[in-house]
Amino acid sequence: MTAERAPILLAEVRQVAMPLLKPFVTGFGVTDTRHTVLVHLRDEDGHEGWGEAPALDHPYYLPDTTATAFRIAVDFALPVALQAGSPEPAVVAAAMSTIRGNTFARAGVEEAFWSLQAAAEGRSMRSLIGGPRDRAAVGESLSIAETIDETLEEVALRLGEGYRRIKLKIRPGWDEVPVRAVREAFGDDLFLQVDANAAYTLDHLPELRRLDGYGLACIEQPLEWDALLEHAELQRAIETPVCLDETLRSPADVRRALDLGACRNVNLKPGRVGGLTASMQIAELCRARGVALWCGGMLESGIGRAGNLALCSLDAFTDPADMSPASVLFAWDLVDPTFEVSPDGTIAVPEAAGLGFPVRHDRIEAQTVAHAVVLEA
Ligand code: OSB
Ligand code: MG
Repeated sequence: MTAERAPILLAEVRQVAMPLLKPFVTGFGVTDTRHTVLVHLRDEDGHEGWGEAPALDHPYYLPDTTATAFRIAVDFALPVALQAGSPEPAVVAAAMSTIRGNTFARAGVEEAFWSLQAAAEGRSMRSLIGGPRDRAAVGESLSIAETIDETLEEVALRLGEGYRRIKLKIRPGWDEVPVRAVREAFGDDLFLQVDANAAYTLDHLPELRRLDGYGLACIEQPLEWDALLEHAELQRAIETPVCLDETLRSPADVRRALDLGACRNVNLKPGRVGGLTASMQIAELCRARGVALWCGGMLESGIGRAGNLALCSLDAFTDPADMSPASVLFAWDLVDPTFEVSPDGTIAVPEAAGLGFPVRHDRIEAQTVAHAVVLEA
């Protein structure tokens, strides 16, 4: 569609603080408040665009942090996007590709342009992305618990709620024991996988090999965040499919990883790969090569999850997404009503125009800890 678009009159970036219901524990630490970055656009017709740059508030997952995502969005990504010459998301994404790395900031800006376009055209983001599915299958990503009993309780709870897959966070010393306990309690048919968040090295080969006997769908990011060749070496030495998360930050990264045999399973997070345009390219690559693909999560608010859900409408996704709803993670969401998981373990892809969920401006205002206006006309 090339209809004349109303000019953008407001472009701003906010850092907001969202308290988690309980701390999220992984191999790289504990998070009890989710600090995230929002990008907000408004055009002359009053249409709104919202995007989320869901970097973490520390540099232990990837180099990007909440603070750097905020800064890059304000100083570079949003100004470059506003001068791209067109508000079309693909044009905006191409303009921002001059920015090296800083994928979360670019993704947040790009999502705001996607949702603004959807609002301006009175269409859903799903219809812009063009996926055939109207529901996304979901699993749960469990944070590291204190005890095995707590882990088993949470797995039972989520399976009872319909979640179709369980992902356990592991680290050296907390790997085979919880995996064995979950297999013994829930059987071999449970769709089970693990995520190490880069907590191992090739010196841990014996520990990683021991997981081969448990029929895991994949082991996610066992080795260092940038260890492409090492993951290829590991994949040759173990049977469980290696899944990459941290290592894959662009479509080219995914192509290289598949060519090298560094993974057989791909975790696709729009924030981590620089946006929905790059995500669509990765989905197409994985579909063409028959690679297992699923949508990961960054504990986004409903604003970021809206883009992830629209992406999940593509039929390239073979496995359930990490998409725990706000009711599991937060005291409240930044969108209201937000989404929930149905008893069949799926989430409806929003059909409403624009972002797809009503945004709670009042909560965003109340929770804002940093704010910068990039354009006010
Ligand atoms: O490694 O997949 C990860 C959350 C924050 C940072 C990294 C990861 C995660 C998750 C959360 O596993 C999944 C979700 O968003 O529901
Ligand atoms: Mg991960």
